[in-house]
Amino acid sequence: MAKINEDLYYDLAMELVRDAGKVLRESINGRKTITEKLSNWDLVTEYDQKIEDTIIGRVKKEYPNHKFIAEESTGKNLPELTDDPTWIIDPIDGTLNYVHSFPHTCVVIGIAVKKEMVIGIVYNPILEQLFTARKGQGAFLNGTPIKTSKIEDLSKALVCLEVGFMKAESMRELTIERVKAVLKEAQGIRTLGVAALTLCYVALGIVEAYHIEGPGISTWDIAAASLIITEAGGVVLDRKTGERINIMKPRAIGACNAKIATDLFHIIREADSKVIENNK
Ligand code: LIP
Repeated sequence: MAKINEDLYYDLAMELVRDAGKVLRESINGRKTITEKLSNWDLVTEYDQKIEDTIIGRVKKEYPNHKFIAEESTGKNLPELTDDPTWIIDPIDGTLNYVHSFPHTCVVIGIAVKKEMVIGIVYNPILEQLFTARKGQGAFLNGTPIKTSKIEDLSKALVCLEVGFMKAESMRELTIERVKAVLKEAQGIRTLGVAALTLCYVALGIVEAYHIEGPGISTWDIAAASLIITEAGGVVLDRKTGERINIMKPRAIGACNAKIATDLFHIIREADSKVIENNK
């Protein structure tokens, strides 16, 4: 059967993600030049830049008209998402983990066509976990189909969120209140410092939900893995509206099902109202 465009994009993305994974794997335990972005908890290394430049360079050579939304080159203001094929790239997600050789770190490539995610790839080359999804074709870990957890009761759920955002003054109170509220209702919480991979853990069924929103979090952290979750049978909501996620508004609740997503949505909303009320 002749390959359609998206097959070709997928093949190229897989090749690029594997090459990038090799760079990440070979550099994780070595010397790196570390630069602070927002603060000392938001870092970039020369390898983030090198991987991103290589991916973009190779795609541009093959598809000069394709667009990019990528962590190290997009800047603070997200471009408009158009109908053109758009490569959404995080060259190293979990850079702080990578700097510490903490093995939860990954390369992320997502592709949107006509404003819809059609391809999502998240690769952790340290633990050899390659998460893949194509729209309508299911989600996979190293080629084996994956499904989200069937748990519907939040008291039996393991929920991830990012306590690291307490480092940002603007997020401190909100994060503390959210952590308190979620911990009260869930069976346990975990915090891994790597958005795309944690969303994939929801897809894999080893975590029931993940809330992600904070300084520096953007489209490249959530777009590819959102497709992986939905293809694995889960849901991804906009944390603010409770509607299906808009990848250009990166504030997400990824969950194994609608019940857990909605419960978490209400808990976080209530925690936020408490903080707003206290600050009046
Ligand atoms: C990271 C996110 C993580 C968050 C970090 C950081 P980066 O992305 O994946 O969830 O806690 O502060 O934003 O910057 O390593 O690509």
